Amino acid sequence: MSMQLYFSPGACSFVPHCMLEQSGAAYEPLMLKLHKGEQNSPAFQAINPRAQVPVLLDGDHVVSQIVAIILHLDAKFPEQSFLPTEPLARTQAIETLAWMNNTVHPTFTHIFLPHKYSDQADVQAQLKVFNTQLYTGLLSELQGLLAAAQAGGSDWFAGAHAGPLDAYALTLTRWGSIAGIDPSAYPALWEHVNRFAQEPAVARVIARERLHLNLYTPGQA
Ligand SMILES: N[C@@H](CCC(=O)N[C@@H](CS)C(=O)NCC(=O)O)C(=O)O
Repeated sequence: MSMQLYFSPGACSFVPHCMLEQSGAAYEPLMLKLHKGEQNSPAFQAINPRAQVPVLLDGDHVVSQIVAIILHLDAKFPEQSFLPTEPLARTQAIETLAWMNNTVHPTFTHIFLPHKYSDQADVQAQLKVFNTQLYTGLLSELQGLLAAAQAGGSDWFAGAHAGPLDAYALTLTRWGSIAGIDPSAYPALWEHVNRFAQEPAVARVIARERLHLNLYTPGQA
């Protein structure tokens, strides 16, 4: 069955984009420019009424929500060991994934798209400042989770295989640099992100999305 992925450069869709590229399966990447509002077109909203990427089309099936897409691709490509199979390790990986998706990700949305949370300019400005502070703490927590994984003998966030947690960590760290947070302030995390970026399949996705990993400029925060 054919697969297509709606993605936007640098968005959270980077995570399933990497998984598909790592899988070696045939798929069609379909780019949506969020900054041009293409997610709001009637054609895209007919596919995902929530007007968000990522969306995976797998044959006749439409899958949205990053966690669902990750679990779907993990089940579809068991040979990739995207997530651990040992029950406790798998649960812990999904725990970290859920936290990335339901806590770190929306904190950045408050910084990047504050108009989604308030229509008042002064409140939006406060949301940016407050959530940037929160985000610095969350990146420390992310680095702590990496340290715990490495202390347990893992090369990557969820064991011996580079996978979706590493791709999400790259995305969240890169977003921090957009928010004015210097990624080199998190040396172990930053080293990890750069190592993941050098995985051949990941490097191809970075090239396709034309991403710069670090958009931080000193004095910007
Ligand atoms: N809960 C959704 C969040 C997806 C999401 O936030 N997507 C963003 C890009 S990172 C998006 O499409 N934003 C477009 C918009 O909100 O207008 C998921 O896990 O897939």
